[in-house]
Amino acid sequence: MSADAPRLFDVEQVRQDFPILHQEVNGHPLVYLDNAATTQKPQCVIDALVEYYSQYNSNVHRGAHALSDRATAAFEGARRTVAKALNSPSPKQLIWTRGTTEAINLIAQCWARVHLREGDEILVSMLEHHSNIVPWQLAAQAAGAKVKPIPLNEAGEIDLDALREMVSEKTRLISVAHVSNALGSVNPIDRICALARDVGAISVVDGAQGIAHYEVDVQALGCDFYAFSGHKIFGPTGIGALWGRTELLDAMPPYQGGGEMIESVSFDGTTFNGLPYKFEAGTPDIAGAIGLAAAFDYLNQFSREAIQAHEAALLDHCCTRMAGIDGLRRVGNAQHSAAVFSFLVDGTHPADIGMLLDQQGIAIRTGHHCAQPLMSGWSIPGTARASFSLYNTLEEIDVLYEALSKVLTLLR
Ligand code: C6P
Repeated sequence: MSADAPRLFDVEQVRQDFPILHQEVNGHPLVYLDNAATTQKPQCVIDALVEYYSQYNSNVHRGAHALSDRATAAFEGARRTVAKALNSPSPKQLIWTRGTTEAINLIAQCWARVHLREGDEILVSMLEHHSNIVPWQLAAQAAGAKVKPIPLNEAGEIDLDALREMVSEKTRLISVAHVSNALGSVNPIDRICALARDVGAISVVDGAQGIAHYEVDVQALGCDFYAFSGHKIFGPTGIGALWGRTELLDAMPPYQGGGEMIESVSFDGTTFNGLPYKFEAGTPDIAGAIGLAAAFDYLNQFSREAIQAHEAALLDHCCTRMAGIDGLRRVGNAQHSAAVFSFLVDGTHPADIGMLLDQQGIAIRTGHHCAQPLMSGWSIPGTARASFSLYNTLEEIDVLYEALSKVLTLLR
């Protein structure tokens, strides 16, 4: 086997990499099916954080001593690792943020607030997370612009014909999720970005869920911005990134003022640093960036196709088993779906299902999943959602099925 041959994907071995999975919750072996909310961390990510804090904790870009040099090298190395994983032409196009939410707010503040004029339109789809709606509403309100929802079809897919009708010279920006957190639908990002380009609008991709399931190539997608959170892809919380096109980032004013983002400061006038530092005021989340790069390194051991095939098998098995439960309906049935299974059961409330499954050691999420417009558009209170990751097994889905069958006899 050559040195860089991918590690064989064996789910039982993968599970050994994640210490948290090996415990009992409420007297039952933990079955963690809340991966769309956050993913668990492999030992190598935990080790990277411990190593940083125990061996070279120091501030970056100060260059006055050995520890600072080591921290800076690891921090900028992390940027290169993540930028390369996204196929970014340059690491300078990768700006560290706290996560997807902050990345989208950065564009809303630094691009939308500057460029929007009265009557302009921002298009977002009906399935968006609040993080991809509210920042645009704030920017639009300030300018007298409008945020318009792109409709979905019954399966929970973006209606591309409707989008084609909506796009006009008024459209300044289109922002859509790569993958819906509430339904699992995978959106045709390249086609949506092309529609934006046709009318000279900017395209933004909320990659919070997409990054967890797919290899992201920002150049192939043709997007102007891609935002994601580290904790959805086995990295720490509190770190994420915004990738952007250089011309756009260069032309944008800074996000926040402070250290690091300046070239020189005087009371006569301050000049700003270049990319990416212009957008990174203050001491960054150094450990977070290093931990996130360790998470990408972890994933890079495997063939992404093998992981995708495993996740597809999990979703397939879940759909088959759940079809055997009377009165259960999957919410969202996109032809191209990530391993997310949102559902409702006649005569029960999702919150009760979640609570009773938790008593059996099974972690799912229930509620509106921060996608209230989708829920109210479909006249449902929310859903119960099982979301899968590379360390989940077919047996865990059988455990879910058995537990759910038991829970439903109690609830109905
Ligand atoms: N969705 C879920 O359980 P932050 O909080 O910034 O890391 O990510 C926000 C976010 C934005 N867009 C999408 C599509 C998301 O799924 C999320 C986070 C979690 O579905 C928590 S609400």
